Amino acid sequence: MEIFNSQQYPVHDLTKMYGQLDTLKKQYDDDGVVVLKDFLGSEYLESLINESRALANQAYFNTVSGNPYLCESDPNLPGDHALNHKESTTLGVIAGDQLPESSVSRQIYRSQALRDFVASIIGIPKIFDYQCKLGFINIARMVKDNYLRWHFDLSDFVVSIPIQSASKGGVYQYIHNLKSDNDPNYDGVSKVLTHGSPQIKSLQTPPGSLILFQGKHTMHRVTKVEGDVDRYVLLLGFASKDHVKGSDYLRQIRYGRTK
Ligand SMILES: O=C(O)CCC(=O)C(=O)O
Ligand SMILES: [Fe+2]
Repeated sequence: MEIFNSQQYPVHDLTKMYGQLDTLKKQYDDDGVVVLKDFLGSEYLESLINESRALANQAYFNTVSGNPYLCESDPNLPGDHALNHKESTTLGVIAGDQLPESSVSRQIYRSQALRDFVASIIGIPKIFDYQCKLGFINIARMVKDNYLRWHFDLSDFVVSIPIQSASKGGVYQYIHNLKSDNDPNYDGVSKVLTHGSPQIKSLQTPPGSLILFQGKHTMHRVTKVEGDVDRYVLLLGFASKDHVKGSDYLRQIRYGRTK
């Protein structure tokens, strides 16, 4: 049994994916997201579900309010300015150091074939470890009434594998290119937060998919989980450069501890 569904995705021999890689690359650039369905071998997905359920009670739950840029608000600006919009996120996180050495999540994280594959789609030469023993892998757990607010990611890209969907709600929604490196687009963002937008898309994220997401310029959220089935997602903390560490401040918020 292989970790990845190599029949559909021969990640160990990228030459076999030649045409497919170009398509995926273009999709990533155009849409800001790529979903590769049935990426994980079915037995590995099952192990991942069991791993998540076994550790469910150890997830650290926290509620954090703030704006979509994940930075301080500005009292000198009007109340409806994008920096002063406030929403609350509540969810649970199982940190990397809570996942056993032999866990499937760690096996996935360490796979060089996966890293080379991801790097070739997002167009970077190499993928590095995120140097944080809490953040290098996470399993995010969302239970009934949990919500992940509209935000832009601080990292260049996010790689995730949905493990279990909620029975209702818990949907990933996004608008691509709502900001850029040069333009925070405060007016555009404020409009979406106040009035919604027909440009908001909902993403289908079946368990076992590989999702590559450009969350830096793509505003996204996870709608409120309804019903009693928890939502689990594996987040792989890959970095595009060496020595990326994160801060104690962010660790305290996300894991309730700094080490
Ligand atoms: O749970 C998800 O699917 C997305 C998580 C996310 O956006 C984040 O952790 O920044
Ligand atoms: Fe995000």
